[in-house]
Amino acid sequence: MSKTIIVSNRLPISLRHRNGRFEFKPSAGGLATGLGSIYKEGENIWIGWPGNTVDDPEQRAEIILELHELKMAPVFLSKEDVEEFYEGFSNETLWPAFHYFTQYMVYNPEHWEAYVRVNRKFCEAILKKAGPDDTIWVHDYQLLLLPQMLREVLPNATIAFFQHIPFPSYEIIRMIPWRKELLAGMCGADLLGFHTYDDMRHFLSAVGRINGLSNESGYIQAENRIINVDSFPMGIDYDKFANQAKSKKTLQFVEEFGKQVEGQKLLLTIDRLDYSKGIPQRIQAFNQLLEQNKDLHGKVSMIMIVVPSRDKVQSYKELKEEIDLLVGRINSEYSTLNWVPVHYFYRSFPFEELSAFYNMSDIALVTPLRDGMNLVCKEFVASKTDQTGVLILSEMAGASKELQDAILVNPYDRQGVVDAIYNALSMPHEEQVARMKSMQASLKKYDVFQWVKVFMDRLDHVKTKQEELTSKDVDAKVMNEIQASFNKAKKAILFLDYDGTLTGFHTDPQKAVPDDELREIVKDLSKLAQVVIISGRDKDTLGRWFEGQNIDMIAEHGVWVKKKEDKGDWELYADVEDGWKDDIRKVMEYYVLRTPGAFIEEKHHSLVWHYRKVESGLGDLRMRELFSHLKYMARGHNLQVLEGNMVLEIKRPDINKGRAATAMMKGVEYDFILAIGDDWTDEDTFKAMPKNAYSIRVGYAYTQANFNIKSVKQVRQLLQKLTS
Ligand code: GDG
Repeated sequence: MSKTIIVSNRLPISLRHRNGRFEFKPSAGGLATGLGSIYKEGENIWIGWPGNTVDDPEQRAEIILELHELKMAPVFLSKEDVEEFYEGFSNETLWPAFHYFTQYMVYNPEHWEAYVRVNRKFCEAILKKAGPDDTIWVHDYQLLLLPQMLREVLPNATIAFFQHIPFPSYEIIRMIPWRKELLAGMCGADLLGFHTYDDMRHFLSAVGRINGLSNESGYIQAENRIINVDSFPMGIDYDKFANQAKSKKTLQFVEEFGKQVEGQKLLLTIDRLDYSKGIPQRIQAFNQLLEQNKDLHGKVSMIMIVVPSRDKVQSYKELKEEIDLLVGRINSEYSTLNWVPVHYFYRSFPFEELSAFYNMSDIALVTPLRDGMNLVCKEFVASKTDQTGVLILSEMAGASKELQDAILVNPYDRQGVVDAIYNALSMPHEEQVARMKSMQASLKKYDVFQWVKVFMDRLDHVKTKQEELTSKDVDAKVMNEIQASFNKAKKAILFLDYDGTLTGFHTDPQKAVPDDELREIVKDLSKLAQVVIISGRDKDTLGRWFEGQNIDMIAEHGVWVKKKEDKGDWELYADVEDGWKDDIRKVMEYYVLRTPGAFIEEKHHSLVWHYRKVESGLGDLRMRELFSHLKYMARGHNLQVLEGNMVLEIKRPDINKGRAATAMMKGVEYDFILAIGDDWTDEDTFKAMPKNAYSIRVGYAYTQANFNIKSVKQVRQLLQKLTS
């Protein structure tokens, strides 16, 4: 039976050293709750670091046993690993980069080496537990290399990845010296999830530009499989927060705490200590509110919980000092004997007390400068059981995409935040209820259990899609079958596309000349069968490249044909009416002038706009513009506009490779037919093939062909096999 393995840097427990013994404290975080529904079932397991260094082998053995009972397995990290991998590369390079704090980024090759080393450690720990068909769900930025490391050993495993923090724009990613390796590491997964659409779009753009992997609607075409990238906004355990807020224990705390701040409106802020959370900026906004509104003195207080985190990292130490200073300043300036503006706690609270803070506060001020999602704002909304209260939320938090009924603010706009607090303080009761109700309905529906379900369903869907493609793969068995059929045949014909099929792409199309190996393959094949090179290329290039070979050629998608018996003469297969070209060329030229690197290729029956050499992104944009421009003109001239591999082609619809291939076979009885091609122009060939033909598409795109083959290399292997 296959099982599911959850992997995250930290296990959902904390390991504490007390009185010479280790103790486990379960973590009550949202992720632990959401994934609890998975890892506690059957043979499933959670693998991660228990959060403390343990060097003694006996103690390690004891911990392994105890964690086994809890359905967890530890990855032990050395002190050096923690310093270089966790505090170093993860928290001093990736964390600031991914939150757009490039000024804090550390570029240390030793940290990078530790990152690779620890990802490998995780990989080895997983391999001890994982079977070839298991599902492995990797979490977050500390383990970006892990999916690919696992894929190399377990090619058929189901591997998913979820990123909890933002994924920044390509402009930031490209600053990281190891960006290519990081992205390739992530692409070992079958499904990659992010909190928001922007995160996924940034990832797709980076992987396209840096690793050359293009995508269509979130499906990346990797060498031998498709990878899906999608957005899955994470929810919370809604009922847990809603029920806790009504519980006796929490209500007791509400009463007790309430006495200390009687008669005051309460603003609540809760964060881990982190520069991404905008804590100093928030205190400054509160200070400005008090400066501008003397009438609020004594009537509003801020409860500020800062949970200690990463306090060994220098930038966090400095942040802590800055917060201490700002709180000290505001309190010393405004406090009276019976009013303290900021109640500041640098520690964490038990769940019941946290719930009391949510319940009793009038306003939650959640103003991170950047946040992947932010669960605090969702927990506040779920805890407002009487549906009063106002959420002020930063536009820079992933949650702002969902919680449109919050007061949304730009955390860098101090006066904007001040005004938002002022408006929240005076918001009419009915408006508070209306906003709260709508946010609660949405959070209840998309809770953390729903998040897990949607993610897992999507993973199933991707695997099914992949299987549909791989079941058509030309593997060793299919190769043997094709070879056997070819060997038996008395009259065989092979339609072979050129670019992307017999040879790879080149930035300069004229440089994709056939190499010696290819010439040899074609020569050997032509002794055994009728070989037809069927290409979109112009007849002169094709004729020159295959001069002297005993083969047939179809050029320009079927406009020209040259039969081997016709020694040197090209024959027009389709009469060409090209009165339309002047109008279209003018438009294309206009787009060439606006797009450095673009050029026009003229063929007898078509005009092609090439953008392979254009700055990536710009090429796509211009191609889309040109496409919509040409679409209307094409109708008037009865032409067809087609998108190809970095080209846009406009041509007569009745001229295509399929028609030419059919004409070529007319009147002859073939007992072996093979057609191989790599793009949409070859789909016409595949469609035109009789039922008994072998048709093969290079790459793993959806196709009319009956098989897919991985790459040019495999195509050549297959053809060599036919001649052996
Ligand atoms: C990362 C991403 C993304 C806080 N104080 C106490 C306490 N907490 C709990 C809250 C909440 C959690 O900590 C904080 O979660 P956030 O989502 O706000 O922030 P990160 O820790 O930075 O989390 C973030 C998240 O991953 C999930 O994908 O949303 O963007 O940065 O659950 O309740 N819990 C208790 N006492 C406290 O004093 N018990």
